[in-house]
Amino acid sequence: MKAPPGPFQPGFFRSPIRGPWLTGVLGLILLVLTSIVALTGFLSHMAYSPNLPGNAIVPADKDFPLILGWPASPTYLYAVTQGLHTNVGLMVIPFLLAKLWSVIPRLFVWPPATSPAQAVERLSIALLVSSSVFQLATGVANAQYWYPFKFNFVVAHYYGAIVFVASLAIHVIIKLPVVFQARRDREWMKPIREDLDEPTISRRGVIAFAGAGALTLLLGNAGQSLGGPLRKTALFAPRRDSGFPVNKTAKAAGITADMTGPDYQLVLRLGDRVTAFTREDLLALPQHTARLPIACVEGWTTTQEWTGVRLSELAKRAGAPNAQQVLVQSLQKAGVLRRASLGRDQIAADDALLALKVNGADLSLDHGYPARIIVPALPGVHNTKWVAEMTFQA
Ligand SMILES: Nc1nc2c(c(=O)[nH]1)N[C@H]1C(S)=C(S)[C@@H](COP(=O)(O)O)O[C@H]1N2
Ligand SMILES: [Mo]
Repeated sequence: MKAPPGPFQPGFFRSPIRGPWLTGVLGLILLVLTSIVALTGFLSHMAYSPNLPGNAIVPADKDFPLILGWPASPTYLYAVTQGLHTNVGLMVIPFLLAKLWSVIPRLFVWPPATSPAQAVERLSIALLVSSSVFQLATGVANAQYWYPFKFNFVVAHYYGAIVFVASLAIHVIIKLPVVFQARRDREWMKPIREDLDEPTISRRGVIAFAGAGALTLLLGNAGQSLGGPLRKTALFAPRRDSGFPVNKTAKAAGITADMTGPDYQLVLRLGDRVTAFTREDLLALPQHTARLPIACVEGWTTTQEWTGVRLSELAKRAGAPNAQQVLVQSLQKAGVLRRASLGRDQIAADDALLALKVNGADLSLDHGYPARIIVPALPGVHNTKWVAEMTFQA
């Protein structure tokens, strides 16, 4: 069978710097970066506590065997893991592009496969490349609040991660001998110093170029993860202009003035037992103040000073001093974020609050007035706003 014309012809790709050395170095860099991204991604999945009622976004997750509890300390736990996930994820992009460039001739080998083993290997690489591109594209789109796709982001990103990790594992196992061969070569750093005939860029140049790209993306985003005045430096972050971002406004959530007016009551439930509090009643309970971050899954963090009633105090008032879990429901009627469950550690934490105030003033309607959840180390998504009902399990 004759090779088709164009890129299938030998000599079509001419850069002399392509080869196992450049591909191998880029591969090692990517292995380190993507390991951090994958690990923190699965930690984020755990932080959602999908085993608790109302929390699972990925279907049938109750049965997932690896779900451990998520702790309520240290305070910045989720801000750190998710900050790493989003920022290191961005840094992967230029290195992945450089690596794909370095192996593009392989895409056009002719014949496409000479043995069943090679066909399987090429299939695993097709899965690896497509899942990497899919994860990065959907991750960036989500962090930009841009939803051109019709599927649910969390579900797609989760299954994409499983395909990615599985195909990466196969790829690493197949390529390990190549890496060790290069290492065994005493002069494995030599190619970086070598001069080649007429290259337009050196191997060192390619790596530096990708590194500069990664650094640019990092500097354009990291400020929103660190929060405070640094948020302004995050040029690529959609929420950079707000000192205290709002993801979903009261208007978008369908919260109206009459729902939060004088008729508002917080209802606590424990089995058949019902206890109700007006906002005045809540303000009359012991108040606690704590500086806590909201760490959003999209990678931004904001730290504020919250004041309100401890969740442990509410558990006691509901009749469940040792509550194992609580289902928190919002005044919001529609959408997955209208409710979320918290576990025992979240209820018991000293700083875990049903906040009534922030920075000394009443909550604004957009930040969850009359009352919202704020719990240390928890993903922002579970800090339910406009809380209407809390159903405890003793
Ligand atoms: N009822 C309700 N609570 C909610 C949300 C929501 O859409 N509805 N968004 C959550 C998400 S994703 C985040 S990051 C935080 C943001 O809180 P903020 O808007 O006060 O900054 O609220 C959480 N609480
Ligand atoms: Mo969020």
